Amino acid sequence: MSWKPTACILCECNCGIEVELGGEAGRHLVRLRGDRRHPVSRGYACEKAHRLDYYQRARDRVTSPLRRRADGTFEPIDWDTAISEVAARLAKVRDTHGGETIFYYGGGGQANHLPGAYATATRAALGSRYRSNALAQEKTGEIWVSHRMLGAATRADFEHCEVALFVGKNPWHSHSIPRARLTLREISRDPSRTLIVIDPRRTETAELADIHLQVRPGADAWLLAALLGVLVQEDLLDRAFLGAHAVGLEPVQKALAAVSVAECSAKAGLDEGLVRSAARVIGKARSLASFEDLGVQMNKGSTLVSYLHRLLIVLTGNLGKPGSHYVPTPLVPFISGSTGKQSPVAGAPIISGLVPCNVIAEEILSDHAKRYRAMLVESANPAHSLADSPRMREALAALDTLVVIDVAMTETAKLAHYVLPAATQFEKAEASFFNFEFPENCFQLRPRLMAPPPGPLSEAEIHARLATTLGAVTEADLAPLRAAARQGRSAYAEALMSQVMSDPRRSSQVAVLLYRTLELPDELKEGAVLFGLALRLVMQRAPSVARAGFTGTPLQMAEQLFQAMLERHSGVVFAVDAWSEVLERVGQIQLELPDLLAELERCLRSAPDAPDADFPFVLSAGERRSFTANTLLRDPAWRNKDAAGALRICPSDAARLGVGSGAALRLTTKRGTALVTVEVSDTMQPGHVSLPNGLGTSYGDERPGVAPNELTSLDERDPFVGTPWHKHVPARLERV
Ligand SMILES: Nc1nc2c(c(=O)[nH]1)N[C@H]1C(S)=C(S)[C@@H](COP(=O)(O)OP(=O)(O)OC[C@H]3O[C@@H](n4cnc5c(=O)[nH]c(N)nc54)[C@H](O)[C@@H]3O)O[C@H]1N2
Ligand SMILES: Nc1nc2c(c(=O)[nH]1)N[C@H]1C(S)=C(S)[C@@H](COP(=O)(O)OP(=O)(O)OC[C@H]3O[C@@H](n4cnc5c(=O)[nH]c(N)nc54)[C@H](O)[C@@H]3O)O[C@H]1N2
Ligand code: SF4
Ligand SMILES: [Mo]
Repeated sequence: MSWKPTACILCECNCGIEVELGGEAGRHLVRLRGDRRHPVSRGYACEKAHRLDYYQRARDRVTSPLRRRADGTFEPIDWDTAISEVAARLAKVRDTHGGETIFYYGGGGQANHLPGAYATATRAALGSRYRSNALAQEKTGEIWVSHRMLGAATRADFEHCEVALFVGKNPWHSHSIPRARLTLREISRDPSRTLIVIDPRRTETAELADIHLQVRPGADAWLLAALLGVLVQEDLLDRAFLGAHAVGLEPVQKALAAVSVAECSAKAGLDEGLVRSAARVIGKARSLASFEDLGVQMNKGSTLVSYLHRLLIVLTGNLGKPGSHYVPTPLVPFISGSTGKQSPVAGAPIISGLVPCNVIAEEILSDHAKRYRAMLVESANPAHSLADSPRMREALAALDTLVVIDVAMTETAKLAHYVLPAATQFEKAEASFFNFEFPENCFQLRPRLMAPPPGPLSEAEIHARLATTLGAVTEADLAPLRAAARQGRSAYAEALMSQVMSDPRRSSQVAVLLYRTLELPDELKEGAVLFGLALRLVMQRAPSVARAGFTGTPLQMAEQLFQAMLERHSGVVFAVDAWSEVLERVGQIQLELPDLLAELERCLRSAPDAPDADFPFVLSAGERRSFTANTLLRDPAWRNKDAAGALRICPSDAARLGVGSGAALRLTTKRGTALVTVEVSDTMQPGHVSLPNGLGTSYGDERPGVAPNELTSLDERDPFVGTPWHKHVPARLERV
């Protein structure tokens, strides 16, 4: 038995791992360990990776294409029938109502982003224009603000920072930075470095912190205003940096000079002295690395907080030097600053190409001529993961056609007209585009570990068949490429370029053309699209690719890089950057965003909500814990403790309700009600309760835990970009 390289698929870090196969027919991941050769994770893996076999051996696997009968049950059908019926139904929607009424959702989860690349072919064949995915319920506020200020999105260098700041983020469990626990411990242990955590809960990360700002839930805007107020009022700004790189300082300075630090600290529920000392640590640090996440991005004032957080970074000059923030070279630039477009029915802003998740139901449940009539969902579970599940189910049920491509019979798949079964991420070549490292950026094409069982296909194959059946790819397109492929990769590349340049239809089908004509070994077949992506990268960022050791003409560089991706199964460094380039990439920084400065003014005049007698608690619906991974793992047995995903509540609230750990309570929100199991935890503050994310999914007859979005509302959302406020759901608790 030998160890085979692959990656953990349970969070965006995608740590490199090695696995030993065994068990029945050698199809189980029986032993797993961190892969020391992976350039980023370097042997690191958390406890979750060791239980990945619960994904591979799941019993609710879909093993044949399914078609829904009139009575709601499903019948297995063969692939030819499935592809021709799905193509015909979607083509009919296109021809009757226009391709823009076919909505695409998903494209990949935490580690499988090749499906989205192949889906471009199907979408183009259908004329589908609108799409979305999970980023449009978490990151679009930050993306919008960051692009307006910097023209780019940034990440931070926690490994080398002096001060690390986490705002509404618990990286001990949620990771999102490489080797998170090692880095956190290192910062925590080093007396010359400071770890600051802003979180209402004393999280595992907060336990390690030098300064824990235990903010009142939902009060981060006041806290950030107070921190910025101190920086301006005590003149802790990096004026040299701002003079050289930023414009619009005056109005920002004026607004922040007027902030009452005492009042804002009080509104945030914090001691003014502690806030002042945190601000001074940040203002005087050699370098600051900072990360905002769902605790603020899914909370009241989310976009304003993103703006204030970005000001904190920029006003202190923490951009473009080691230990601070950078703009990475992405292999696939899937985050963009594009704005200005609106969704066809609700008129909601489309940011980075994504329709806000919270308006999707509204876009379907309307009599507008351009309402979405059909939906293709791939590797996502919106019936479970988007706000207000009952409303989302109603919307999905109102569609003319719903097609779901997934490995499992998910909550969304159960509502589909057709379910197309996908090979698992270990049964096909797969890759993640969450490549955010710097100065060296890394990409890993994971070869498949085994063939899929009879039935499921890779998404590449599914989209290739759909595009062909829809007439978007013909034998005449493929023949010249197949011939060129036999003469070697250079001849192939030239043939591809001339084919694609000569016809826009072909350029939109390039993923399928590559997949059908580039001859790759079975275990790497789905990697074909990377040839096109490597070429594009070289066109856009040749110097970065050259520094990673790929040289020659652009075509030669792309060929070498592609070959390296095929050969180096533990990951390839594909780009090497210099810190000095970051500020060139950013250009002139815009500090002044008038709409958000006006929002700041409104916020400063307002006060925390008065307690609501009907809903006296704030529920954070969807906390990351030790054994949660969105809905990637549906078998409840994978959680070796806390199977039902308890509601965390502080001792004084529990005592008042007369309950202890293990007791049941009824939890009610404006939207729904659920029975919860209590975990009394002194990490919570009074009035704040939390439920984990990813539970309440069905597995056979089991359905442990609470599905958080049975309790959330669509209209509790950010006024600028529409992101939901899942971490701040007014709630009531009663004894049963
Ligand atoms: N184990 C595990 N890891 C994961 C995932 C998973 O499902 N499980 N999912 C991955 C994904 S998709 C994402 S997006 C990330 C998310 O990663 P995180 O954002 O870190 O995850 P959460 O636990 O949802 O929220 C973070 C923190 O917000 C805090 N919070 C709640 N209310 C407030 C508030 O009012 N103010 C502030 N400042 N904080 C508040 C909570 O107490 C919590 O500690 O995690 C990724 N990693
Ligand atoms: N209330 C509340 N709601 C939340 C959150 C919260 O904190 N609170 N968090 C939100 C966040 S940040 C996120 S990112 C979303 C995540 O929610 P979604 O974007 O819906 O994604 P996942 O739950 O990760 O579901 C991934 C799907 O991919 C399927 N899958 C796995 N492997 C493959 C494969 O190889 N091919 C195909 N085709 N499918 C595959 C899985 O079976 C699963 O159905 O949830 C969001 N929802
Ligand atoms: S869950 Fe995330 S941090 Fe843990 S091993 Fe998997 S990819 Fe790495
Ligand atoms: Mo997420």
